[in-house]
Amino acid sequence: MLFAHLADTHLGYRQYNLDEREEDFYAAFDEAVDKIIREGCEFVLHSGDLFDEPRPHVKALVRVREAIERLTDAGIKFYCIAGNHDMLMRRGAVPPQKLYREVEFLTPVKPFRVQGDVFIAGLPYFSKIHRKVLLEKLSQLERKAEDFETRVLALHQGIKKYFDLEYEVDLADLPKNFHYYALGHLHKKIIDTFGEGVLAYPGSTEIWRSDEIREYERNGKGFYIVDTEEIVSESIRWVPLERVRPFRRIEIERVEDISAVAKTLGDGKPVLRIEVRCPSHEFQRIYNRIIAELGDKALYIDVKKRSPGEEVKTREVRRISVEQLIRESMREHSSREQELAVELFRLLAKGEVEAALQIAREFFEHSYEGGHLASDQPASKGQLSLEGFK
Ligand SMILES: [Mn+2]
Repeated sequence: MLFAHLADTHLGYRQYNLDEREEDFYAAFDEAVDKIIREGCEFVLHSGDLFDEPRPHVKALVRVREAIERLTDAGIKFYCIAGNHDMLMRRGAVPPQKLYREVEFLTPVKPFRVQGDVFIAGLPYFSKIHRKVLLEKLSQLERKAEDFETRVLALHQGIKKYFDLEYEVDLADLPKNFHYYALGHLHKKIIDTFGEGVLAYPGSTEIWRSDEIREYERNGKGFYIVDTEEIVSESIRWVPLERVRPFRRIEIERVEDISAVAKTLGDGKPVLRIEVRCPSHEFQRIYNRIIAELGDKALYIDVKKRSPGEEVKTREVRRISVEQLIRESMREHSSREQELAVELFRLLAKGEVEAALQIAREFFEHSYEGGHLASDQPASKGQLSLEGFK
């Protein structure tokens, strides 16, 4: 039996606030659906971040409905989990996947289905604070999976081995008896072996952030097709997507460089990220020529100025994230308290005040209830925030 594994489609995302970029994300998804139908897959497993936001706009909801209808007409089931972008971290929140009757939405309350002899399990994104709950759920799935011939597990998590800066779990936390670990969250193509099986991240289907450009130049964007009869790395098929908008990184030092670049641009209307390396007084002239010569040939041009003096300065700056700073300044505190602070920072930076309050409330309820420390509390307490997944 063939199935498709895709992830991080981020539908509804509107990069640079452009209609075209919103459409590009739908187009990549539609192309994937076309290919999934053509290849004769029996089901799709989407590993989270189907939508870019937990409250997607109606257009994104409709485009997904159309895709689901096409799959359903072809007799293809759609299984999915919620990624961190698909859900509000709030008591009683309902992820948008719940809107579609035909969608098999895997949740902590109903984390698996069986199709033929394939056990298809999945859990939504869990933040580091809820790691214990995730581990408990995973060990339940590990036991349940034993009864089935072929076992597939979908998760939307950063794993330390592949995601050094921001991860929630270690590889060793995963159950070892699955044949295919369908991961999402990391926007990068990765295929590895783990336990008895294969672990894979297909990455995002479009360029969601500019730091994905290098990875896109190397591997393109796409998804995997897996044959349940033979799950080994060599037989997992990578299906590239052709309709991905080209991105190009370009360096320009002189006005003459611009027409050389113009000649290399075809009809594809790429997004250009141009770094202009010139003395400050020449920048405006070069910038004007870039707009005049390349403006019609590109969808969007992002121009950055690098003057020789400034360059040295940026090289000296130590690159550190706010999250690292929070952790460093809280070295005296427990790792759980550090995680709370980081999580609060992330939510408040997005204006998610209610969700932040919720997390803070849960943290203190769990920490001090009955005079026990959090580690003495049963892990099931952490499920409070996952009530929406019924
Ligand atoms: Mn994502």
